[in-house]
Amino acid sequence: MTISPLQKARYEYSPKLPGMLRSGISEITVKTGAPTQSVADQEVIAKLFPNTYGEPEITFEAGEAKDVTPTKKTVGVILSGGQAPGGHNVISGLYDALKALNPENTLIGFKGGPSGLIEDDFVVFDDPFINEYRNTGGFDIIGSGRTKLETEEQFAIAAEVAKKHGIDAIVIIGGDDSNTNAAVLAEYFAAHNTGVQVIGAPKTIDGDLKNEDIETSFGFDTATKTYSELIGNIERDANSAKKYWHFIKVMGRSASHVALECALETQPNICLISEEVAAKKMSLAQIANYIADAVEKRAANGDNFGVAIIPEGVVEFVPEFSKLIAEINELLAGAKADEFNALPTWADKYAFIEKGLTPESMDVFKILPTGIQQQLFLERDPHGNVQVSLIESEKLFSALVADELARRKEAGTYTGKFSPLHHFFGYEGRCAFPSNFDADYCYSLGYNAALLIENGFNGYLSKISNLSRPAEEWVAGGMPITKMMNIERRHGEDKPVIRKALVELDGKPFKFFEANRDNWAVETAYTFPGAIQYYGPAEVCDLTTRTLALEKGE
Ligand code: FBP
Repeated sequence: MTISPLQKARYEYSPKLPGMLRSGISEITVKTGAPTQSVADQEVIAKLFPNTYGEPEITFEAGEAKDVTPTKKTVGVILSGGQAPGGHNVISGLYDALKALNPENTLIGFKGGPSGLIEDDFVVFDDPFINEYRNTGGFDIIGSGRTKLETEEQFAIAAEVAKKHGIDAIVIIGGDDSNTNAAVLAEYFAAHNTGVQVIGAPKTIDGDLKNEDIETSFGFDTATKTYSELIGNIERDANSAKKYWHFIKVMGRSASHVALECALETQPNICLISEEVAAKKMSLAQIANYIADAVEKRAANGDNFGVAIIPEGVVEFVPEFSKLIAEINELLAGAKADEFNALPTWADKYAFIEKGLTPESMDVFKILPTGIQQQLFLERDPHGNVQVSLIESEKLFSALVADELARRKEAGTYTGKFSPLHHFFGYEGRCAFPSNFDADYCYSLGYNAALLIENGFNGYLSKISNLSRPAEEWVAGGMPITKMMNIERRHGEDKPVIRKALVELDGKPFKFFEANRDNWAVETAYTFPGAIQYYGPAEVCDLTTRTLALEKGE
């Protein structure tokens, strides 16, 4: 395999551990905190998790060295969901700690996500294998997948596979859903006396697995730095050529943390925040007007260019649009989809749609560009629903803004030029070489997971906190996953789930953005973060996100 000079150099990088994990591994001891309660719905959740609920938070600290070698263990690891930079380091940290505890410990990786466990498809790691993936991006070490581990039948198979290999613990690296399922699996294993422990690690570039215990999910730092570099480059191009408005959609299926962080890093003219759109019940026309106002004001200064960041999930937060989507899902439910698909022309289909939608939804549908209208009827998910993430919202908003500007031109209030260009940044950031922050954080999460296993914990999330400070001051420990749960309605049923963290409109990152955005909209106040730096002074290389710094008041 040919490797790049950077990859070679990154193999040699030693990730920084929290100070308390730097002493010999046999000296690390557990400090037990108070018993925990779930964030809401305590009684119901306690009943659902009788064996794993209410356990205490724990932290690690340096203590007396123990001179007995811990008993030999076999641990399985799974990567679950979308790729996020740093996954390889969670695995290498886990591997190194297991080997440091007992060189005969074995780490096996289940391939292709949670389905690898059910299908008993795995690899056994050794030094040469792990060494090829240290400090690299991607999940290709074992692959990932979106199969959910949630049924009793799957759990029973998982228990059998674990028994077959003599597995003592399984580490699940995933987002809010995967860690919710990790907690349910942990409870199942405990209830059935399997002796198998389950430990989670908080992953997702979306940044929405975050709460009073988990300061950030891994991958958010690197992904947002990668997008911000590209957005900064585009801003500089825009300010050089002075002829295009760039509409840039960034990933983030539900929450707008990625968009907000990129805005804080690059100070674009516009950044939509889905949570604000929902709170203000904004219509498509209001959003288009808001952007058109900035275009018009900048044009009055002779600046016929700009940059607008659009979060991936925004359309779902526009009330009239989500109503339209719900009606379309209804319109095409069951056999009606075949009837619709058999219609020969778009005009026939349009007539079918017009007949089926309420007049209000039809009014919304009518203002959409034809391309977007057709996208709403193309791709369906396995449940038969419109896949909102496939809607090119960057094109939708630029088209609506163009229409609005045409109206203003006719009215004689706007005389500028508007040439939009479109971009979507998502996959570009999910497998980047992890920043030093993510490399260190992930390695620590994995190392810490091994210590949680060694100390017999089950249903815990590997927790590293105090992350806005240098790694030396980070705090390592674990939190019962049930502590982060509440009951939510999902697919018509009440379910215990980890609450997804949306952007808080009274939180410091949004408040900072809000206080500055009117100025950024009209002035050209761009900032250029540049590429992620892996070597050099700590104030350049170890910087975390603006979101985390603002949240921590730094
Ligand atoms: P996770 O929630 O699994 O971490 O994935 C997040 C994400 O990157 C979203 O930002 C994006 O909408 C989605 O994955 C894309 O998924 P896919 O890789 O299946 O296209």
